[in-house]
Amino acid sequence: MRNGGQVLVESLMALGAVKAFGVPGESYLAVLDALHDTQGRLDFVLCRNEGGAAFMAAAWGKLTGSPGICLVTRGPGVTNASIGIHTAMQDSAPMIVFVGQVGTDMTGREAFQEIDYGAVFGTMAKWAVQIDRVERIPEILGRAWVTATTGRPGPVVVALPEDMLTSLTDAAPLTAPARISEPAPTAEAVAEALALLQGAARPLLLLGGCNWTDDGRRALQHFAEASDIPAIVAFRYQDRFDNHSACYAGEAGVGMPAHVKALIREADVILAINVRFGEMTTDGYTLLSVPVPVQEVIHVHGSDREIGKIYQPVLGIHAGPNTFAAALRPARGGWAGWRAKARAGYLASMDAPPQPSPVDMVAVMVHLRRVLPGDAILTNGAGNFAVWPNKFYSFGAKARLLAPQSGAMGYGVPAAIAAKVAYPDRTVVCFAGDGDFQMTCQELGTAMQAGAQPIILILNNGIYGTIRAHQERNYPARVSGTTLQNPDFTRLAHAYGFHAERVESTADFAAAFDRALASGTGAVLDLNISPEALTPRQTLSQIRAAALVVKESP
Ligand SMILES: Cc1ncc(C[n+]2csc(CCOP(=O)(O)OP(=O)(O)O)c2C)c(N)n1
Ligand SMILES: [Mg+2]
Repeated sequence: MRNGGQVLVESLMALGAVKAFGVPGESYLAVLDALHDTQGRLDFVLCRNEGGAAFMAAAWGKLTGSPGICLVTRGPGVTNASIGIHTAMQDSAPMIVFVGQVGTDMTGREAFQEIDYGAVFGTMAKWAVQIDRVERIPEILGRAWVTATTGRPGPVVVALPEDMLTSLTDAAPLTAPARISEPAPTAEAVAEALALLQGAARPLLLLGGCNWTDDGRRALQHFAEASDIPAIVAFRYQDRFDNHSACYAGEAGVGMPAHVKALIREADVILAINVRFGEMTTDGYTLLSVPVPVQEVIHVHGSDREIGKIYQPVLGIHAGPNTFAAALRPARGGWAGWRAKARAGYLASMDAPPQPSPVDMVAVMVHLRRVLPGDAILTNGAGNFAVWPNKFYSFGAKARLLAPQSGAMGYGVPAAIAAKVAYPDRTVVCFAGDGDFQMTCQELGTAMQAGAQPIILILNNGIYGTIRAHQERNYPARVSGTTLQNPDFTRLAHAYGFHAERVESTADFAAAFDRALASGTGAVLDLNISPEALTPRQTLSQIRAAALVVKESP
């Protein structure tokens, strides 16, 4: 006989879970106790806030394709974790959040820390469920794993009533994950897609989402290169297509470059693979008209619920990205000129004028593009600073980007820690704003304890720059609620055992970054960024001046 905690933990290990991120609670002591028996084979990465834990699990899912496991307590624990659940949903990243629940003898009374999980997370997560009977753990856990990983991957919330976890059962734990083959396109659907492309004057590939394999990405790149079709990626999925390829043309994301907007507008056939059509990818649903775009859209997705959700495609294909990519055969339509123009637009977008800032991020990115290894993992949260890793880095075939489609501040630090937990030997660089960093900087303690210390660059401009930019555009010269008074970040980082330096000027960056790479403790570099350098091509003063002119003109 086993108790619920034991059945759960043994099943998780059989499914392939090796790490869990969480904060303990008295509501799930039986799970903690079962973890004790695994002797680290299912390693509990102890976090400082459930928001950080959930971000780590979400990032783990995005990075590895295996569900990130998050363990949190009821009420206050899971409400803290909700930011990571929302982020995993918007990112289409596989994740399972296990959360304690009051005993089944008192549900519905608003007992201590009670939450109705179905009501609260029913729309935020892909699925929310409560396991009321111990013998049903294998069944419901198996379904949670399949739900999190297939179709459009996403987060599942599983509530564990306290008495259920301590009940005994002779139910057998799961012994292996279900093997599920990716939905494949029919030969007719592939032929029709190729015929549509063949007839195009200006075809375009748009890619995104999780669930890609290396083989699938290689097959797609081969198809694009052999066909001379330019490829762009959805918001914050820059690492899904080798940026060094002559077909890569940029990101359809926030602050979309003019050449990417033009590509989407001018394309006559768009082959969208594994893409959720979000607001950022469509520039607020303006580049493609709802519900029937002028461009002919071929939408390939592993979930039939994504096809036709917003845009009526000229052809929808319910297939996974890898089986679809493997089925493609080069098309030839004389698109070399169109492809070259797209690539030239991308390459030109990587240049920006020198920044009016003691540390110039244009120079920093030139340096990082030169020195970072090909398999580096970059992470970021939300803020204007994110433009640097998102628009000024070249993600080769092996590089990864962990950045939230939800635009959640605070994601970058925990995501970098999760990346270090997953790949201790890879170089992981987190880009954080000064506001962004302070959302989750307590997780430096998690990093220290887990021995998972990344390099963190704080782009410290003393403001909530993004909001200040919006403020200046809409209410010029009326600063309100956007100026930060910051602590000494180097002393904070030292307290957590990190190597830390303030970088006062551009000339100091290269040597400081060398020391950061060499330090075995992880490093925090506090970069002196001027608030004037608010965007790569427009200063704070220019934004204000332009808005004042508009305001004063009759
Ligand atoms: C959790 C969360 N809270 C608030 C926001 C709104 N928001 C977006 S960017 C931003 C400011 C970011 O400031 P900072 O990290 O210093 O970066 P900067 O824009 O100055 O480069 C805020 C408050 C958000 N996206 N996420
Ligand atoms: Mg800032």
